[in-house]
Amino acid sequence: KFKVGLLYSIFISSASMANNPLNFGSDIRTADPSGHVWQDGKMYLYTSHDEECQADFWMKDWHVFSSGNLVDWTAHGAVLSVDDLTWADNYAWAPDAAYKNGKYYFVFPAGTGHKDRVNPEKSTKWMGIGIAESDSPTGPFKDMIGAPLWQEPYANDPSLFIDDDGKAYLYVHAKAHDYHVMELADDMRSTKGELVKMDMGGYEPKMEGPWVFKRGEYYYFTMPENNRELSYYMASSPKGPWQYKGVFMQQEHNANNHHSIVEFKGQWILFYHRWIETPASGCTLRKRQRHSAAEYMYFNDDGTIQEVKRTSQ
Ligand code: FUB
Repeated sequence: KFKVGLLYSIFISSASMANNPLNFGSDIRTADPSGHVWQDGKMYLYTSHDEECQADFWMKDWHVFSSGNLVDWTAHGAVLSVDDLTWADNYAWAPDAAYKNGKYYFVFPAGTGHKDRVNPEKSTKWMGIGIAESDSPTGPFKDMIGAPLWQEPYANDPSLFIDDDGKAYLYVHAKAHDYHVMELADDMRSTKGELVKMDMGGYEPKMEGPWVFKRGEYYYFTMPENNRELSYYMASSPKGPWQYKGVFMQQEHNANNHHSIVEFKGQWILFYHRWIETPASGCTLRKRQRHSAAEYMYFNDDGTIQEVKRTSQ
């Protein structure tokens, strides 16, 4: 048994380091990778999509990629686009996915309007959180409600966590940029109770992309905090109260990072995105785009996370 485990980890170690940022065999640029291992044991990565020269994070669709070894990836194309929505036409930002009751669920932020950076009072930008459903992990996903599941002047970066007892928790970065949680009803189309601002143990983290996972007896709430270092909190319940534990990945390129954490064949993996120069294009708006990357993650005996360094190959 030990040998098999060791072989697996050697296989994964040499394999997933082969291309970082990840080579999806497709030339689209991806950001905000959300990794999940479903019933078939494969890794599925749900991402947003940076188009060449896109203006101010105007993003239009979400993609999914799958792999059995983290080296060879299959690009399954777009799983959903803002063109499929009745209530949004822009801001196809960081998505997440879940499996429950035999169905796959895709949660996403989307919106409309424009942000006026010079005169904020003239901004018309608005974002909400939607939820879509499919019988397949690779979609296509269909908007189940035809309206946002949650609507705020600003609601972004959903993380959908299904606990061992089947309860679904949706974490969002909303309302004055604080982190909130709500429980979803069993039909995954409505909420149970209110959106609750979480007790972060005296800290007031305000940034973006939360990611929640469970390892052993502990729940982990992770996010790009303050200057977008990846930081984490631990708790013994999915709603907290959370206890701050520190930074596990430093900032890079003075720009946003968005991550997910998932166990694959006994090895914990951190997915995140890096910024790269857009090659030889005449972009006047944005010359950089993002691309998904991955690193191994290790834990100490007390459950705390060891620092993760970026690798490039
Ligand atoms: O990709 C658009 C936005 O940038 C995401 O929603 C944030 O988390 C940041 O990565």
